[in-house]
Amino acid sequence: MNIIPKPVSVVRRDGEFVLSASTSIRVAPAEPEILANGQYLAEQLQQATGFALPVVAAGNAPHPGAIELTMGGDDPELGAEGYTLTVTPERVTLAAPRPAGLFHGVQTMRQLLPPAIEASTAQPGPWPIPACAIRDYPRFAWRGVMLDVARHFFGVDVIKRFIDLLAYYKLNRFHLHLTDDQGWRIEIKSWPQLTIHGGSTQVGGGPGGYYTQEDYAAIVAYAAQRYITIVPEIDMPGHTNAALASYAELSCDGRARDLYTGTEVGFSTLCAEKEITYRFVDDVVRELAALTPGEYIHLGGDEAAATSAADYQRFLAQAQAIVQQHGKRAVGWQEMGRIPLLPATVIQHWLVDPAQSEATLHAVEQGASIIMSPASKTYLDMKYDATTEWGLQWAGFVEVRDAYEWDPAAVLAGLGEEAIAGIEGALWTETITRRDAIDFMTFPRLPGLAETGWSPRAGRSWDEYRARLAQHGPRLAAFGVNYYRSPQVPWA
Ligand code: IFG
Repeated sequence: MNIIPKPVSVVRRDGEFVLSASTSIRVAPAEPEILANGQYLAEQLQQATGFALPVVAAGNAPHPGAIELTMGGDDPELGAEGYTLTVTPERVTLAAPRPAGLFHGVQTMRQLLPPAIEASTAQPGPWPIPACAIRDYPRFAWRGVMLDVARHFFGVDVIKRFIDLLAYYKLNRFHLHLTDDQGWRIEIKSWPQLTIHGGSTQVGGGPGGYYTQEDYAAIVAYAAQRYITIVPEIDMPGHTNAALASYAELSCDGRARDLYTGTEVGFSTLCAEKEITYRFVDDVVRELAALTPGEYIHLGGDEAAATSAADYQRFLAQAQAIVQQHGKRAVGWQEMGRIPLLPATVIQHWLVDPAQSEATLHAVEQGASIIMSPASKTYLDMKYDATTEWGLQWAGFVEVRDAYEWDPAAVLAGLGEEAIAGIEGALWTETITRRDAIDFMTFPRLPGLAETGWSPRAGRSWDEYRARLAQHGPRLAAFGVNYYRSPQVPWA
C-alpha cells in the first residue's frame, strides 16, 4: 500500500471493503467535532463517487457496510494525533483518542482508495479499500511548511488549496511569512499604511496585495478545520523595508524609505533605540495575537546585517517579551539562538554553513526546541537541477531524493531527537510568481518532508519510498497539481 507518510505499522489482510452508495458514516460520540470529521470524509468521497453518504450517530450495535469513526480511550502512544484503522469486508473502523487523530486517519483512508477518488468529477469506480490493520502516530509534533507571501503575494484561494494539500500529507503547521522588505501582507488597523502603502507592490514591481484581518481569519479557520496551526511571521528587526517605507518614524534617521522591489537582503532595520519601535511591535503583535488561535508568533530575526549586535539583542529581548505578554510563544530563525531566549521561544535551524551552527546549539543549551529547516534539504525554492525554471541555488540543487534522504536528528552533533520540535519546508518566493510554480517547487518534495516528520526513523529507505511516491503521481494529477516529474521516481 502506498500511504505517505508511511504509518508506524500496517498489516495487510485478505479481502476488501467496497464503498457503495449504501455505505453510511457512523460517528461516536456524536459530538460536533466528531460529526464534522464525518462530514469532511463524506465531502472528500462525494465528488468522485457521486455517493452522498449519510453521517449519523453510531448506534450500539456495529453496523455492517459502515465506516465508523469513534473517539475515545486514552492510548498514550497514539497521543493527540495518532489513530488505528481497521478494514474488513464488512466495515471500516477508525478510532483515535483525539479528533486530530480521526482527521489523520481519514487522510490514510483516502490514500487506501484508488487514486481516482481524488478527482473533482464523477468517476466509474469501483471503490475498494484493502482489508488491513493500521496503527499510526507521528514522530515529531511540528510538521510544517512555510510560504513566503511577501516577495510575491498569493490570495486566499491559493492559500486554502495549499492547505488542502498539506492536510493530505498530515502536516499540521503552516508558517506564513507575512512581511519582508518587498511587502507587508497583513492588515494592522492601528498602522494602516503598512498594507495601504507597504502592501502595494512586490518583487519585480507588481501590484502586491495583502490579507485583510477578515481574510486572515478565514485562512486561520480553514486551517483549523484541518488541524493545521497557522504560524504568522512578522520578520524583524531586519527584512523591514516595507514597514520603514510606510512609517518614516520607524527608521533611526526619520527618513521614509522607498518601496523596494529587488531581491537583496540585509539592508533594512527597525530602530532599536526609539520607544516608538516597541509601541509598533506591541500594536502589531497585539492585533496579530488576537487573530491567531495558535500559540506561536514568528519574529523572524534572520539576516539582520544592518542592525548592530547590541541593538539586535536589545530589540529581540523586548520583542520576545511582548509576544509573551500577548499570550504567545515566540519563534525565531537560527540567528536568534545567539541571544538570550525566553524559555518558551522556539528556534528554526536553516543555515547550511557549519560556522553558523553555534547559534542553534546555543539555543539548545538554553533549552529551546528546534524546528529543522536545513536549506540544503528543506528549502523548496532551491532548484531541482540546472534545468529548473524557477528557484535559486545558493544552498545547492535539491532533487527529490536529497529532500528525503536525511534525518533531523542527524544534522548537528549535539542536536538530538529530544531537542527537535520537528521539520518545516520553506518556499521563498523571490522567483515564484504563479500557483503552478508553487506546485512545481513544492511537489513532489513535500510528501518526503511530511514522511520525515511523521514516520519512524528506523527502516526508512529511498528505494522503498520512491516506489510509493511513484503511485502518488496520479493522486497529485487528480488534485490538479503541476508536480515535477523527477527522473529519480518511477512515476505510475
Ligand atoms: N534566506 C532568507 C530568505 C530568502 C531565502 C531564499 C531565510 C531565513 C534566503 N532568510 O532563509 O528571506 O531570501 O532562499
